Amino acid sequence: MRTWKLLAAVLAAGAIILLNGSPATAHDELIASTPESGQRLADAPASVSLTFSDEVLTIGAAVVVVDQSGQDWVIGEPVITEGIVTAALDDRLPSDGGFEIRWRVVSGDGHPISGIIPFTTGDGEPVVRPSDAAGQSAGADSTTSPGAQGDSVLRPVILGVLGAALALAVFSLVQFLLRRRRRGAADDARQDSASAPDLERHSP
Ligand SMILES: [Cu+2]
Repeated sequence: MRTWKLLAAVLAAGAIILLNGSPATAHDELIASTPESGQRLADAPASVSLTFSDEVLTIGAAVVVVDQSGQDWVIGEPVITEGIVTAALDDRLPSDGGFEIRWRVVSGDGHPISGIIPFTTGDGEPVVRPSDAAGQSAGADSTTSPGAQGDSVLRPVILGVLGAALALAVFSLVQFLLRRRRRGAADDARQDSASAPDLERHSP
């Protein structure tokens, strides 16, 4: 009966791997954009593009380019070529305006990542959001960190919880198997003591 020991060892190894994490599962990051965050362009651009550190998934990508009124100037679906996501813009995009590129893509490791890149054209005023007007930092959506990845902060917490749950599962499994083993031994003993008088009774 060594199966449960092997199983427990495998689960414990899994828990250790989870707790330590693995650098191979890091998200992709936004490493460049056109226009850049805060850039003032002389003319209205025909498209915007985002460059990621690695290939992002072709599903789940969303890019909008909004003005102060919230109107989206992107036309069609974003085009993803390996790590570069490009969105075409309506040619009526104002040449004097403030805009925000709001993007979300699914990283190669399956995690969604998102950010906001503000830019202006001509003499346009930057987009002001209610949170900025109230003098509050936008937090994870901060315009100064387009690559902000809120869930990277939570990652160690999530892994810790998973590791604890796995450790508890291993402990419960071991307890269950030990109990079953003990009960099995007790059954054997009961069977022995039950059959002994039987033999005596039938013997002359
Ligand atoms: Cu990730």
